[in-house]
Amino acid sequence: MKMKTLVYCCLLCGLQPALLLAQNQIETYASSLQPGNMMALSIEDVRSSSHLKESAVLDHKVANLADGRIATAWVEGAAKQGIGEWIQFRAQTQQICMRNGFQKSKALWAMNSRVQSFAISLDGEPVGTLLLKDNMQTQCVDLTRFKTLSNLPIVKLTIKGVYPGSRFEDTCVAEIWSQGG
Ligand SMILES: [Ca+2]
Repeated sequence: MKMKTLVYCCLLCGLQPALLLAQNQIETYASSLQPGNMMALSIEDVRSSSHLKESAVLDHKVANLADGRIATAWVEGAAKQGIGEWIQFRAQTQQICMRNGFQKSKALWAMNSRVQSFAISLDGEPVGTLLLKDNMQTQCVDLTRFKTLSNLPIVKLTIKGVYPGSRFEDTCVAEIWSQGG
């Protein structure tokens, strides 16, 4: 298989290309840096492959991804750590930001699994892998790192790898939003 070295170096993080990826796939890190004077805009048409419902009150539904509250999270509802489970939404700008893990408290964040990497597709086209850091800070990525965009895309993020929780296998994402000015 022909390999192309379309691996992006994250300029903001000073990271070096680490892997050669097949099929023009791009691997990039989300950056913890937030640009100034940017507004948070809600993502739209949010859906998921599954979610965890512990009870009527503790329903970790996909709407929790876009409710503006860091304390609530989408939690995948599949067996084990939810590899292959996905979330999908329409971005409002070309930059998306997120908070990884269950962020109601530092203890709960550590107990539950966090996303280590997402396979990312834009408007149905697989374009690469988004690598996340294992922290409670805001992480952002410019979608044009993966593909030139002529419109605001439908973004699909499929769990590819996780940072295991110390007690629970459930993988969580607290919030995702678009950032723009
Ligand atoms: Ca939330």
